[in-house]
Formats: sequence, structure tokens, C-alpha cells
Amino acid sequence: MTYKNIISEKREKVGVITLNRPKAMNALNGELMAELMDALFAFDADEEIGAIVIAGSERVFAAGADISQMAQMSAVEMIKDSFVELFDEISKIKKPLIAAVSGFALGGGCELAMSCDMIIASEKAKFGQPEINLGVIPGAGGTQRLTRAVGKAIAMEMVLNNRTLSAQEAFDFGLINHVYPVDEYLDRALKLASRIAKRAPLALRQGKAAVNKSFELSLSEGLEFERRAFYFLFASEDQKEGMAAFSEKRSANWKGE
Ligand code: CO8
Repeated sequence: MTYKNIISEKREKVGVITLNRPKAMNALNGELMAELMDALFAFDADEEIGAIVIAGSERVFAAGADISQMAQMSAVEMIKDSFVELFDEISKIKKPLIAAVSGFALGGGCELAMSCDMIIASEKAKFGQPEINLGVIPGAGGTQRLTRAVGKAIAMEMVLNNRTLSAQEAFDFGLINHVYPVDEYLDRALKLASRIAKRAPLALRQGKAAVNKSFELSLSEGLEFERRAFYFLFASEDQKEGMAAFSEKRSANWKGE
């Protein structure tokens, strides 16, 4: 399918979605969000795809929600318009999701990156929640996912005083996985996705779900969830294949069954 605001392509087992609204710094308007969700769910349902990368350009990942679209909206219109809630849909994606971030990841752009499972950044990446400058606060995870990732002290500075994190700071505070030079970061993100995409599909799915549950459940509930997910995998052919391949000193041939 052809989109207006994103480019969606397959690179072997990796689905790559590139935000492509350069004139508006990849601002996330309703149309772009709808296209993004369509492409994400198409890759999630595609058996040839094992992992998904969301990227922007070297200059900007995304500069947030589209301010011109929101500026005159009333509270009721915001409630009725589902584009902010579309962010919650991202957590329904079952395959590993990697954000490749360079340049600005601000407001909804930072929230989009944080909705992914891993973030690979270029040295030029800048992460921030500048909504305070607009008289509002983050509305798609910027007070919740950010605080869980970097802790209260840094999150408060970012949300209340528009502190922007450099890529190195974001790495030091545990927000992102790796920092690479600008001419390498995308390739590195694609290689990481490609390696992950070749792994056992059911185990990937259970591992992602279990890590995400740790944000929502008590420790005992989380351990129970993990144990059940672990036991469940013993019903899969891939568990038998993986353990046989280890004993026979060969590579496993995953079926996703
Ligand atoms: N929305 C709409 N247009 C934007 C946005 C945006 N968020 N950001 C940049 N643009 C537009 C500019 O208006 C400009 O358009 P034009 O050329 O027609 O004047 C063009 O992109 C280029 O921008 P700049 O000239 O400003 O470029 P600079 O390099 O000087 O600055 C910045 C780049 C620093 C990124 C700057 O553009 C900026 O500060 N942008 C706004 C960042 C911001 O405040 N983001 C938060 C938005 S609110 C939000 O995200 C709330 C999230 C709620 C939930 C998410 C739901 C999707």
C-alpha cells in the first residue's frame, strides 16, 4: 500500500517504516498516525516479518504532535478525536519494535520512540518533552514511560522545564539502547532488527509480553505471568527444535510453531 506521510518497505524479515513529512519536521498529525498504525498492524500480521523498525530522517525523528492541527481544538474535540489514543494501540504490536532516532524526538516524537521496545540513536538525537512551552503536558506516555525509564528527577526536569537530553545523556539515563555515529545508526538499527527477526517467533512474542508486564504487575504477579509464558513455550515445536539443536551442535531451524 502507498502512503502519503510514511514509507513502508520490507527488507527481508524486517518491516521498515520511515516517517516522511519533512516539511513539518515529521509532526504527527492524524493522517500520519493512521498510516503508521495501518503499516504497523500490516507488518505484525505478516508472517514473513520478524521485527519492525520505525525511523525518521537524520535531522528529525518526529517533532511531536502537529501543533497546527491541535491549536484550536477544544477538550471535547480532543476526547472525540482518537489520534492520541492511537498511541495505546502501539502496545498491541506483538513483534519486536525498534525506533531508529536521529535529530529531534520531541513531545509525541519522544513518546513514539518510547512506545517502541528498543531505541537506537545517532549522536545527533535529542529527546525532549517540550509541551510545557505550549501550556500543556505530555499526553501519550511522556509522564509515565519516561519516568519509568529515567526516574523521577530527570523526568520532572524534562516535563516541567523542557530539559532536552542528548543521545549520550539518554543512554546514560537508561532511555535508549545504543548511540552510534549519524552515518551508522540506521544500519545498526536494521542489523539489530534483522538479528532479532531470525529468532524463535513465539519466544520473541512471549519475552516481549513478559518484559512489558513488569511495568504493570506486582513482582509476584509478574513472576507468575513469566512462569506461565515459560511453560507455554514447552508446548511449541520450536522449544524441542532449539534444545535439540543445542545438543546436536547445529543452528536451530525455527518454525514459529
Ligand atoms: N507541529 C507542526 N508543525 C511543526 C512542528 C509540530 N510539532 N514542529 C515543527 N513544525 C514545522 C514548523 O512550523 C516549520 O513549518 P514552516 O516551515 O511552515 O514554518 C517546519 O516544521 C520547520 O520547523 P522549524 O522552522 O521550527 O525548524 P527548526 O530547525 O528551527 O526547529 C524544532 C526545529 C526545534 C523541532 C522546532 O520546530 C520545534 O520546537 N517544534 C515544536 C516541538 C514541540 O513543541 N513538540 C511538542 C508538540 S505537542 C505534543 O507532541 C503533544 C503530544 C500529545 C500526544 C501525541 C499525539 C500524536
